[in-house]
Amino acid sequence: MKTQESQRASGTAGPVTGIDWRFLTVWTGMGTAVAILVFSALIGAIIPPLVAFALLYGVAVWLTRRGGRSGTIMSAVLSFLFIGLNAPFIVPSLSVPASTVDFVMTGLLVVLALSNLVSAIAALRSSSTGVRAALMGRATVALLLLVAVIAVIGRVTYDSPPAQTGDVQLTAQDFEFSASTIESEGGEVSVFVDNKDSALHTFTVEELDVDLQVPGGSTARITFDAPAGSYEFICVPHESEMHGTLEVE
Ligand SMILES: [Cu+2]
Repeated sequence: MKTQESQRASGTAGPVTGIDWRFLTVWTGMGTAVAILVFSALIGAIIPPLVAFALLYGVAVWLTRRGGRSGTIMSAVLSFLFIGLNAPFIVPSLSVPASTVDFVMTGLLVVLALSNLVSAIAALRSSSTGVRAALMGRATVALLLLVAVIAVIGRVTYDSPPAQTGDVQLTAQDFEFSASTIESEGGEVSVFVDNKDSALHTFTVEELDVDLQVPGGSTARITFDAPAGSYEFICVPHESEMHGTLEVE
């Protein structure tokens, strides 16, 4: 059994490319771990479950390189959980390409984790030749480049609007809003948000169907109708730290 597996580890490489599923599992697993750590550094916040994933990916890579099935099984399970647990954050981040850090890092992580999942499952089944693994490797690189291209287009086409007279002004910095209570006259309310963080923030008032996306390092502005009353505003991805009250007179 052991010999068979060592043979499988080294003997299934394609004749031309030298890429097999195990090789892809190792590289995409390492890529995911590194991307998680870079992401944490860029947004300046340590999110313990994410760091735990990075460490576990490190273990999976080490086990995969040693041979045997435990590393590839662990990789498949990790990537499945990683994508599943992060699904609520993936869609909002990918919908705002102008928020460069969130978009690029989420895009890279999704591509790498999906590729890792496919490669690990294929390595476990080990029925395929190196040709398919090489194709998957190329597809992974192409998707990573696509993420970068969309991010550049999203960034250069986004115009940060200036604040206008009469705007209620808010700053988002270090995952906090600059005010916990903001006030406005009734009728038309205009809110201007300056996002000093590199992470995507939103100004959202669910009761009024207001959902303003403010890309990292950018500003955004929204005008909406609000009858007199008191409303809660939140940043959707960071609701527990970022929330406040909008008082409309
Ligand atoms: Cu936020």
